[in-house]
Amino acid sequence: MTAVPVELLHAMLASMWRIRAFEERSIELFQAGELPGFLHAQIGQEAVCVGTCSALNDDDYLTSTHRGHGDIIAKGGRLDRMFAELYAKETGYCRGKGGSMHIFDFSLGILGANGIVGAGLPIATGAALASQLRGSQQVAVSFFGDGATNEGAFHEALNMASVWKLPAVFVCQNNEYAESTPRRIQQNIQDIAARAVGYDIPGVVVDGMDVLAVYEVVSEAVARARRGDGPTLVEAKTYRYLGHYVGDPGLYRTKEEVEEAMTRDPLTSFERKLTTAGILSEEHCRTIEAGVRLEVEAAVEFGRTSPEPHESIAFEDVYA
Ligand SMILES: Cc1ncc(C[n+]2csc(CCOP(=O)(O)OP(=O)(O)O)c2C)c(N)n1
Ligand SMILES: [Mg+2]
Repeated sequence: MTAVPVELLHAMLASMWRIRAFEERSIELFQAGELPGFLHAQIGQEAVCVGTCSALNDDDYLTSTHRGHGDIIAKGGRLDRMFAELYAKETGYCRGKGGSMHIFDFSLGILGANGIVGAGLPIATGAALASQLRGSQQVAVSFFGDGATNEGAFHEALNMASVWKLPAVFVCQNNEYAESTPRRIQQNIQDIAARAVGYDIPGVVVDGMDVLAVYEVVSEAVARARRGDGPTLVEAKTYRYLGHYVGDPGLYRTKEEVEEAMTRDPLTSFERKLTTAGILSEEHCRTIEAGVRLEVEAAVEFGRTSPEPHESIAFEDVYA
């Protein structure tokens, strides 16, 4: 921890709280009937989003998933435009036409959340190829779930990135479930990182509840990618506290299992580390949390009060 600048540690904590607060607030609004569509919350997985994105430059690329709010926030996504998108308003990232699963911000290298499981991996591979051809030193990171690693797109992307030594980092958010299917009945392997062997690239397991551990592992993978030594598969072992989607009754797992995971909460444990090391006081942590909650509230208000998109834009941005 001593090697990480204090300002970055503060920023990491704030970013993790920003994600938690964004998700908590969006769930409340969804349940109150204010937000249309679907929500897949990332609560519990904040350390993977923030540890990874803290190792990236602003112009590095990122692809995300259906469970992507935290990924986008960690890469610098604007909360006001995100809430506006959830409200399906004109000021949203997709002018209200994409919703939760299609948020992107090219100015931040965010090439898109994606409702198609596994679809972000080949996009990141393509971005990494473009970076290699331009010699621009940009790295492309792809987030995806454990279930996505059973998709052909995962294997094709890793193979191509490996053969061409592309500057890509593949970060699996292994939360042990694909919808209601536990990993033990969808995969025979202990560690998803083992799949890297098939492509002769490094495969690293990391504690996805520990933001500093994720930061360290991804920083190394990013450095390797920038040196021209090719991709890495990172498996971050994490857990989603809530259902697959907001409203999921969650009958496929026990209350005890969820409670056990919550004892390893990534925010609580990071705060404990920071306060024990004398880097932040408990009071300072609460100030950070309170500040972030105000920021989220302002973003909600922006979304709520923004205008509806005009019907004339319905056929814009459509391929025919
Ligand atoms: C190609 C494709 N197949 C199936 C689905 C339906 N689906 C949506 S999320 C999901 C589970 C994905 O699990 P995982 O990759 O572990 O991500 P998590 O939801 O756990 O974050 C499935 C099967 C889909 N959206 N796209
Ligand atoms: Mg999963």
